[in-house]
Amino acid sequence: MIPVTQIWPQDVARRYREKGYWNGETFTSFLNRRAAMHPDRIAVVGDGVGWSYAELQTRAETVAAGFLALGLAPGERVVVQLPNIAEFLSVVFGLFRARLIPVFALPAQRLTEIRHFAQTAEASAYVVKDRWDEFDYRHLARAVKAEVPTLRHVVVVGEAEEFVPLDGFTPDAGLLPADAAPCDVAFMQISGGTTGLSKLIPRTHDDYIYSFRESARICGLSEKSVLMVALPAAHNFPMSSPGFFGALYVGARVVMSSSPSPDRAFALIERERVTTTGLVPPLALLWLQAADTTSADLSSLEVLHVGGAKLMPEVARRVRPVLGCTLQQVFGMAEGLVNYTRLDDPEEVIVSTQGRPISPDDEVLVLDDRGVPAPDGTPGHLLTRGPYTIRGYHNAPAANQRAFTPDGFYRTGDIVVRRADGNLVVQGRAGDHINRAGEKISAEEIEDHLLAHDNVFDAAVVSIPDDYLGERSCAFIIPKGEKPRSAAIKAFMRTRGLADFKVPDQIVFVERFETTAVGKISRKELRARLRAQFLETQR
Ligand code: J2J
Repeated sequence: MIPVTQIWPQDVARRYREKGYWNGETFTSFLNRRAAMHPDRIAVVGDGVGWSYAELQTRAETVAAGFLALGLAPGERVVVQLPNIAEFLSVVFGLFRARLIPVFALPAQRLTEIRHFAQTAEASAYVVKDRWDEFDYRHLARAVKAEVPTLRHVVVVGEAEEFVPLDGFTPDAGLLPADAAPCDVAFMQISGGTTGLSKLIPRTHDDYIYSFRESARICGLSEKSVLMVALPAAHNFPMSSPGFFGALYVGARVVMSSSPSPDRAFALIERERVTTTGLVPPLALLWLQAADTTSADLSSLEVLHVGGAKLMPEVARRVRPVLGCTLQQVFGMAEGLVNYTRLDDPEEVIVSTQGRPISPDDEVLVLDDRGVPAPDGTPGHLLTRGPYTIRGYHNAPAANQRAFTPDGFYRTGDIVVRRADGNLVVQGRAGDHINRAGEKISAEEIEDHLLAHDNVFDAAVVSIPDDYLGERSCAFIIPKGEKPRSAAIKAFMRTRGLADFKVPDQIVFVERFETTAVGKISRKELRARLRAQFLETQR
């Protein structure tokens, strides 16, 4: 088993400690501190449950003991695929307590994706909910277990069938190991997969706690805050910007919403007096529309975070008048760097920029195509390094060569403008992925699946601007033999074990891909041309 590590150069790590960014806390130590300070305060509200901080701590310890009793040892990896339920928290804090390393998968992901994460992480266990959104995760777990030899246990929240039920775990303090070291990797996040398959992002206690502790401060969270998780909890954004971890860190209350739809979310805002929540731009649009006619009382809402994809200024401007709260734009990434507009920024900054970094030690470079710093006000490639930006993906030497410079900067793939006031404005990106309502889809990964179809000779996948989603995916396909129907291609993609959001939204059949006189162009250039030609025909 390859150990999971994340290493900053020694002198850099020392500086981050000296400056107090990395303060020696771990997930377990901060939860225990909170539970000791105010045991009876409610930590998390889910469907029909409300657990106090003391109860969350006790449940986490029981979960930890349960996994250790199954024979797992500190350092082993556990794929966690849970929806927005209270158990999300008891499971992850339990895994942290046992020094097991969660790998966070989204509820939408399917066999091909989960198998890839489990194999890359050499996972020993997999945690699922029995059923959710009309999908039976135990079927998926059977298929994953059959194909991943390292996977020894499946733990189920709910009806476990032949697997291990989470609620069968029993406390056993004698099994609990010493706490992790703050520099240990606490968990792995999954990258948006800009080129090909997703990579695993190892985050340490030190770096991640710093990012959400500062986020909580910048976002004005206090112990009186009530933060609702409306986006899938496994995403980095609802987890840490400022996220449920940020809320728990300050002793606030977390409300798990089973869906981000206005119906569900508005009812929860009213019932729980929610003060803060986060959305991707298409959902923000939907909420703004629904708020006009809702009878729900949204007056408790103080701050709305919007991020994951570009929020248009016209939409941004409507947040305060319609929802009666302050908009805070968030431009972040699971690899690290997070930018916020500040709550007291002028209106112009809040609506038209994506804010500035969390830390004075976030180093941000904006470089032109030659690698020369671009002057403020002109677009360039965003590179970054800092106290909570990773230095490398787990066990991915080739990807690391591409994604990081020799001196440790992460190439974000985003094209940004830095204004003279330091705020960043996202312009687009250099890489070939589709940002579909905040879900990142790799063109390469989808093309690869399309090519597996008998009647597909070649395929190129591009992003097309979309009024609602921001971007939708469009697959250009050169048929082989009999031309298939679009519906058949989509149905085929659904059999490939992928999250539904990866099925192309639109399919265009073409006879051939135009090539240059020389006859060869790169995939990247091909996608760019197809996209441009397509947009031309739409005008
Ligand atoms: C434009 N593009 C944005 C924004 C992210 C907080 C918020 C979001 C994420 C996230 C996150 C954007 N405007 N406001 O992890 O902690 C695009 C960029 C970026 C990529 C990262 C967080 N906010 N993006 O979305 O890892 O292209 O993280 O590089 O999923 O989303 O995607 P992801």
